[in-house]
Amino acid sequence: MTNSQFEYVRKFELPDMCLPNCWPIVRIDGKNFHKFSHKHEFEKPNDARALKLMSRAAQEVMNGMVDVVLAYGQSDEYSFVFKKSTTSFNRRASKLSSLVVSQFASAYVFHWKSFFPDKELLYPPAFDARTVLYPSDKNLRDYLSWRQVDCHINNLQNTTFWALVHSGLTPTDAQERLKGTLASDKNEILFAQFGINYNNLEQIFRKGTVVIRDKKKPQTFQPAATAGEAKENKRTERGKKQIPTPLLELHVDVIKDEFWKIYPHLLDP
Ligand code: DGT
Ligand code: MG
Ligand code: MG
Ligand code: MG
Ligand code: MG
Repeated sequence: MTNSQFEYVRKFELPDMCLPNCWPIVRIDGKNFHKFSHKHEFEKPNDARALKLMSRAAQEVMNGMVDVVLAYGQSDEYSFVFKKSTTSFNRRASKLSSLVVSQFASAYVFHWKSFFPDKELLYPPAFDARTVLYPSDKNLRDYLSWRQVDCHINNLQNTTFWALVHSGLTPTDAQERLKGTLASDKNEILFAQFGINYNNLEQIFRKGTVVIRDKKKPQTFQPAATAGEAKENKRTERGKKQIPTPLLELHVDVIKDEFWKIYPHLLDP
């Protein structure tokens, strides 16, 4: 069939292919979650249910997009690291970010009830997304370190702020008390005034969540009993069907070398 007179409009679409040899990272972030967390009465400073729902949605994204090698989340954000050599969706940045964010948002709503069984979802949340390219392994690691440091700084600030408020200070006074304080000062306030050792707080709050594929545990399962599935499985090797690598959810330091030494496959090109 010949092109229609309208076909030319396709030329208005600009190519947005991610540069080769770069790590594509898609970061999504909740739109106005200041309001969303308030309206849904999230616990302060951290609501474990909300964080776990975010991770559940992230895993839904990873199940659907096999080239995501790692995801890191904290607060209302999640970053998805694609394999450096991915050819998914011809590396089109807008395709990657729009597919990640739409899958994430629908999964967040879909799984809401499992994490907040007693709380009605009051309105449909939205998330923004962007694709950023990192040309070196160092840049990629520095990016993840940046997000994890952000998690730590915000958590220390928020934990101290809410401890002061819960002890009777007004939010304005608590803000004033924390003005110009260093991390060491906040640690001291928490310990001296509230007997809280910051380092003993839950890892999920201090480190965020990293989701990876557990390459150490490749899994297979026996063919299912139904006739159709048995026939299908006959075509796979030795009658066993490969299932996707299981996802591992961790709350660990991704800044130091140790993590990258345990899971070197994450940096495979
Ligand atoms: P944005 O991203 O520019 O549309 O605006 P926000 O309001 O989403 O700002 P952002 O992303 O910088 O900050 C995240 C907000 O979400 C922040 O106000 C705190 C809130 N939030 C995230 N996780 C929790 C939580 O576990 N508990 C509570 N109480 N609030 C949370
Ligand atoms: Mg946000
Ligand atoms: Mg913001
Ligand atoms: Mg945020
Ligand atoms: Mg289509």
